[in-house]
Amino acid sequence: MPEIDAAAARFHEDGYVILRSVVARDLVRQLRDLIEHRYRDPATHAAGPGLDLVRGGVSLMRMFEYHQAFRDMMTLSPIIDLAEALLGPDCHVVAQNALRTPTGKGIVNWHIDGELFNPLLAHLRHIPKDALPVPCFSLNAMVLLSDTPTEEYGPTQVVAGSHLSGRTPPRNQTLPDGARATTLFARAGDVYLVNNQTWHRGAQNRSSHTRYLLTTTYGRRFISQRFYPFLNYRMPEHVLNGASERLLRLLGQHDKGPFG
Ligand SMILES: O=C(O)CCC(=O)C(=O)O
Repeated sequence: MPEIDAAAARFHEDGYVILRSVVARDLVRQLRDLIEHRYRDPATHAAGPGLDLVRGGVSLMRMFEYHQAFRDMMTLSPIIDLAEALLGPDCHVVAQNALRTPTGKGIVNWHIDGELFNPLLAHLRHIPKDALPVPCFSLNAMVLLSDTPTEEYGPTQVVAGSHLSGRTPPRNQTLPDGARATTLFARAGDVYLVNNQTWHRGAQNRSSHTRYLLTTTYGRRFISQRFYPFLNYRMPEHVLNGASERLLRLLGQHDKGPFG
């Protein structure tokens, strides 16, 4: 598909790509309401760290367990087509979290997600053409569920090209000399795919509106899924009900391969 190829090329070059108006307004509203409902349910907070339903007061975990509307976002086109083009046809879902960012909050420190994969890149003056594209191993598909038209609304920010730097950013709010933030001004229903090696953060939400973002993390098969409590995690039966073959694979039902 030429649009997928073009988006993949952009993703490889910049470390992220924006897809506009992917999710219909009604679905945006439904997902936002469900996130709010889960957040307001006292059981969510009473569950404690043993169930790991909420972290840091802003991150709601494993949303696919909560409602099939979240589960079904895993196979929404063109997100899934692009994820498979970048990570391979046997990629799977690593995690799915919703961020509910109220006024004054934000994941404001620059970071990459997880470990640095390619520290050797920091020692290259340029990457030989034959070595491009540098393979992506994991990415976040971030579905924006609130408008972020200005800095005040706490938009996501990225440093374009930083996925090829072979470095991690200083884990604070200040970028080193030469690194420039790109602010992803966007509308509810827009989606951005961000390489997990790309330096990124959420700017502080200084508006009076709570900001909602649904993140599905996809990985190559060798990247492990992160469904707490990891050992003996059992996918709830209702998540599997009516799931397509593609969805089952994304949830972890793989063909046999090396090692198992
Ligand atoms: O809130 C955002 O826009 C970015 C969130 C983020 O940095 C993360 O989930 O790793």
